[in-house]
Amino acid sequence: MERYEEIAEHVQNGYSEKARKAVEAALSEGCSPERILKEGLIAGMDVVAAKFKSGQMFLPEVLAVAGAMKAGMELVKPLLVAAKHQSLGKVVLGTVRGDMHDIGKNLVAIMLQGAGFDVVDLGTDVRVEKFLEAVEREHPDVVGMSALLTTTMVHMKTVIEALKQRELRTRVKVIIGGAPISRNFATEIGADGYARDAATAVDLVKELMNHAQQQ
Ligand code: B1M
Repeated sequence: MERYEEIAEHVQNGYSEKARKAVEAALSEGCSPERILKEGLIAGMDVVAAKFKSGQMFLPEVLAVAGAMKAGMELVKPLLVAAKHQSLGKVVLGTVRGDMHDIGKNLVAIMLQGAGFDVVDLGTDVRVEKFLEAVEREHPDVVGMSALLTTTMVHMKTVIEALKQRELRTRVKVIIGGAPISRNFATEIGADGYARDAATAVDLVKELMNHAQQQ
């Protein structure tokens, strides 16, 4: 079996230790961290997402899967996050209130850091006040919000409204993402952009920052 498939299979089975060892082996054999992430870790998670949706997998198993995914991500993260001397800008990131999903948000953070941005990760279940405090404290160029639940995506609008009320909205660009999010939703709530995946999020942040500099 190819290494990437092996990693994907350990993620699907929720075997953290085996996933970690397979990633270590892949790296020592010279496999690229990008392919390990995409064809191993994310490929495994994609299968799980489909099984969870169709009722073939249940919450405790998915929790174990998340653990295996994280164990693998910890090893590839430092390799994807190249040490850049000059920062391209600062992004405050968080998963919105009531939402504990952080795998996608963490990937966005890794990709942004890899591209040369400073990332302030506020974690999961981030309340409006915490986003506002971070904007006042960190002076980011961009605020990024992630939501995976249809019940929590509504909090994105609350954050945008609160930024307006606190007169902070014009200071930052706001981008959003996550499985239930769409471009239409972003427009509807007044975000500056939507990204369907982590790589697109990097392009979007670059585009928004270029646009802001030209103004
Ligand atoms: Co949850 N869960 N979950 N879950 N879970 C979903 C989201 C769900 C779609 C599963 C399903 O099909 N039914 C469903 C939501 C249904 C809905 O709202 N319509 C669901 C549910 C219902 C729940 C619970 C309510 C279950 C329960 O308790 N009964 C519960 C909620 C807990 C809570 O948050 N309060 C719950 C819990 C969990 C676990 C804890 C077990 C675990 C999360 C572990 C963790 O994150 N640490 C989990 C998981 C793993 C999933 C699925 C299977 C996979 C999510 C994932 O990590 N995908 C998910 C099924 C699915 O998404 N189809 C599901 C891999 C990841 C790389 O992709 O997160 O989409 P994703 O991120 C992508 C893009 O979306 C984008 O880029 C990322 C990388 O390319 N992106 C951004 C994400 N954020 C972005 C931000 C950006 C830009 C792009 O800019 C800022």
